[in-house]
Amino acid sequence: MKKFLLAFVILSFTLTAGVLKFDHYYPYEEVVQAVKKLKSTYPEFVSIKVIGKSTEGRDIWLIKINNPKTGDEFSKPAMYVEGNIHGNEIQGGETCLYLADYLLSNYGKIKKVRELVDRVVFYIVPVLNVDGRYHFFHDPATPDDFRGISVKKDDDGDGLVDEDPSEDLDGDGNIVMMVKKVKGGRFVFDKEDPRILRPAKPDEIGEYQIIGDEGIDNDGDGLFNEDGYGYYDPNRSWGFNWQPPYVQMGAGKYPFDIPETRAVAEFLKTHPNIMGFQDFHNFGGWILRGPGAPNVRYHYADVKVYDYIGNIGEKILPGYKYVVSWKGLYTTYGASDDFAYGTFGIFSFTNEEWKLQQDFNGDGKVSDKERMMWNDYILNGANFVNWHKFNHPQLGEILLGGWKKFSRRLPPVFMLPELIHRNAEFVIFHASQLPDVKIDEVKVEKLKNKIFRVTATIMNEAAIPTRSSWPVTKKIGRPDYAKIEGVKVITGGILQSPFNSSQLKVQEKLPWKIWIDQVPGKGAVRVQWLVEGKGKAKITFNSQKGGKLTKEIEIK
Ligand SMILES: [Ca+2]
Ligand SMILES: [Ca+2]
Ligand SMILES: [Ca+2]
Ligand SMILES: [Ca+2]
Ligand SMILES: [Zn+2]
Repeated sequence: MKKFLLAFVILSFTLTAGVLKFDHYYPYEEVVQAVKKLKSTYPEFVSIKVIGKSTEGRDIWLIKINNPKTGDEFSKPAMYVEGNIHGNEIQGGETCLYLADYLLSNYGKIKKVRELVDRVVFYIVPVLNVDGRYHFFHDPATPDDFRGISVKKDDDGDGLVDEDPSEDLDGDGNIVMMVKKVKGGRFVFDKEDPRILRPAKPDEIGEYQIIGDEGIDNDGDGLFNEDGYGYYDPNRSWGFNWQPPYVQMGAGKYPFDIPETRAVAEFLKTHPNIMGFQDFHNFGGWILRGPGAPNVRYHYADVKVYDYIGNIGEKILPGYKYVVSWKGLYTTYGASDDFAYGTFGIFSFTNEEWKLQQDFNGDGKVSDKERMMWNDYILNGANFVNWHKFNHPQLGEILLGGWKKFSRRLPPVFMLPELIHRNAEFVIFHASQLPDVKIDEVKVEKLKNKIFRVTATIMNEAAIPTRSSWPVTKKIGRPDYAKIEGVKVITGGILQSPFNSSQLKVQEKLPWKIWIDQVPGKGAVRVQWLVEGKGKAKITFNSQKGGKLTKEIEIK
């Protein structure tokens, strides 16, 4: 019994110990400190860098995790992970920091983690919309504010820019709702739970009118808070299947017209080793893959790989649904996952973290009453600002009340560890499926005198191919190659059948270096050369996304 207890203590220790504590949400400043702490704690594996400045001039940090003892970053496949592209969707930031800390602190403890970190490079941007996160923590807000990028914009077309933002009238840090008592208004407070404001039924006389979010009418046009924090949606700005604002709300003037997503696009372009991409959003419990719109169709062979990873994801993340974005959720043009796949052939997922757990009666919906039960029984009232009177300078007596900033889109802190752990494990599973290539077997056959036939089997033991089928068919990026050095090459090519060496697809030009479209997932490519000469030779496999390896052979 004692032994068992000890084992349990050690096990829980290995799963949680790291240098970062997730007992609260990190403001932007603390995210930066955490990034630096990971660097100072694990200097042999971590390098950090600023990949760009935000619209308001804040640093966008990236954490690179690579074990230099197993090769340089470009000799391995890489996984790119980013969080908090929407400024208010903050738990993606914690997920990214946790993932980094988890991989690093468990390198010496968990075999699976060690093998992965030795084989794969991780690039992690915990917070992409750094301005949004900064403001979400430091300024009064609703749960939905500071999602976008603060590009100055005249939302109501009156010639003035950002002239009427919301105001925190009672100074509690939250922007809630303003309602005013009006006979014949469209709303009533529910009799059973007077905190719930609901539309009046046909046989009821309404008593209240919703004015809108908390604030004053700054410009005196009769509208409240109609033009606040200028707004571009960073996840509508990526340069693949992009559409202008009259088709796609929130799109900017042209793809990448904001520095945040442009910095990532540059990074992806200059890191062709990236073959996995993960974006973290909230909320709803989704594992999304592209396409974001029905006018694009992913390659069927790639879809099989997506489905494999997504379906395992549903097991790692109970309650989350793996779906195609436009079918399962809604249509988006210019989203990150589409850009990464469509431009570079990178397998990309978008997780919508945090699924409401308030569906107490199991009817698939969360009613206002159930939301209040959650707030009362589990959170002791912490998420809701109870209705209270306020003397408004323009409206007279009104009521203020509603859900707080840190409420419905975010798990309460006590549930954060499970959310970030499971989402990190999904990334780890995805990363474990990045190409795992070996020069498996090299067969040397003597044909006559100094003429030999050399057959090298290049085997990929993971599910993700060295190049996805989309760029292969669209002729994007460079193919892989296998070359032989040290002997004179007469002819060479790719063997079409493992059983018949006469079925060779010959490469006429420069046959010492054979171009390969892809090494499929869980599959092999066999390269064959006819060579003249004896002695030592070297076979190299080189793939931008599948790794680089060599094997010495003896021809005799
Ligand atoms: Ca305006
Ligand atoms: Ca307030
Ligand atoms: Ca106004
Ligand atoms: Ca205002
Ligand atoms: Zn989002």
